[in-house]
Amino acid sequence: MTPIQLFDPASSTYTYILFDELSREAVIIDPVDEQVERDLDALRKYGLKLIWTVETHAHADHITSAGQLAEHAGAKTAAPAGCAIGTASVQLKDGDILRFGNETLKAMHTPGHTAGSTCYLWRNHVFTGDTLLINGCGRTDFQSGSAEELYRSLTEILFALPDDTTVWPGHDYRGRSHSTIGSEKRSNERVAGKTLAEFVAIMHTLNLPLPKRIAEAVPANLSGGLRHDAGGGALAEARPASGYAGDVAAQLAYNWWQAGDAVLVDVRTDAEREWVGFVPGAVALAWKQWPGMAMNADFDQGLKAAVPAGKKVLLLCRSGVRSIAAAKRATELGLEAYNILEGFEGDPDKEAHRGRVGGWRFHGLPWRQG
Ligand SMILES: N[C@@H](CCC(=O)N[C@@H](CS)C(=O)NCC(=O)O)C(=O)O
Ligand SMILES: [Fe+2]
Repeated sequence: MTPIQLFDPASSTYTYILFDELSREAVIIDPVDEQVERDLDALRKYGLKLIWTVETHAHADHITSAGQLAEHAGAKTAAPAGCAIGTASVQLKDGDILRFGNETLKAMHTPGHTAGSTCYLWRNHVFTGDTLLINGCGRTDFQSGSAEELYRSLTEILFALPDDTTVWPGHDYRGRSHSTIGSEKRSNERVAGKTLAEFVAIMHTLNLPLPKRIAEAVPANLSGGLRHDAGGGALAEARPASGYAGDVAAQLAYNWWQAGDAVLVDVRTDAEREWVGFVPGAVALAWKQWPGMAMNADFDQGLKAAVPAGKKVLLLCRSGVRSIAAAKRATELGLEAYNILEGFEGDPDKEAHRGRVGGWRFHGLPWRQG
């Protein structure tokens, strides 16, 4: 079996899906936000359950879809411990193992392109991110990069793998898909046969332009790629909606909830709450409509049990999309149901908090508990 390799032409990024044939549990490495529908389609097509999203580093040229995949596919998120991706639920250190079905993925810390950059070994395949590219390597001139460290990571860690190990890079800018450790050891123009001093001299004279999206991508990737771009923050009253009682802004929802007029139901998944942050006091009832899932009887029963007669129900998700579906279902069940606009990201002061990990979350409540 070989990995599923997917390509994002805008950033020349490769994303990989690996899975266990029997259990269909899967891992995705370096998913790209613009490609989230493509990736969900691939999971559906192969009948896979996404267990992990994994990053090789905090990317400078594109935004990850890890946070979205936690939301839409129920995946847990993992990232290298040295990359400051504070929202990842698992912080991977050198030698750590992620399991999916009977398969394992092993983290190999390979600093150089960035200080936290990590490659992943699965069977005799290595996913090298931007540490080793085909006939190239990641640049070392930004994001805590170091040419000296990259030389050591390449020559002492990656080139110590068996020659027939397949190399799957994080990018290729010339249409090549994969290589082998043996071939890179023999003929990679930047590092093969070069001394440390020669390699450092090459890296220091590359003079590459900065990635076009670096200013936007790095901060977004430090919080799993979740961005704040829905609308409706300033509504003072509920706005009538079709199929449920209405849409409310976060502030009004919070007032109703605190006054005891409404029950607040958080429809995000457990993995996602862990990833993005909890809302203390909310009833947790996941709205699960993932690839291959039928209607969610647990949701119906939980909702009936949680909402006393005469009270409104407020549905909260991450961005205000699933909460609409959940509000419609709650209405079918006879409840007066409202969707919270912008969901967990409904920050009335969001311009001030944009890009700040652990900044404001649901009206001054602690953003992460437990
Ligand atoms: N031109 C690309 C950036 C390309 C780039 O700098 N890629 C990084 C990886 S994030 C790199 O290490 N490139 C190594 C190289 O091109 O040799 C963009 O604007 O996004
Ligand atoms: Fe990179």
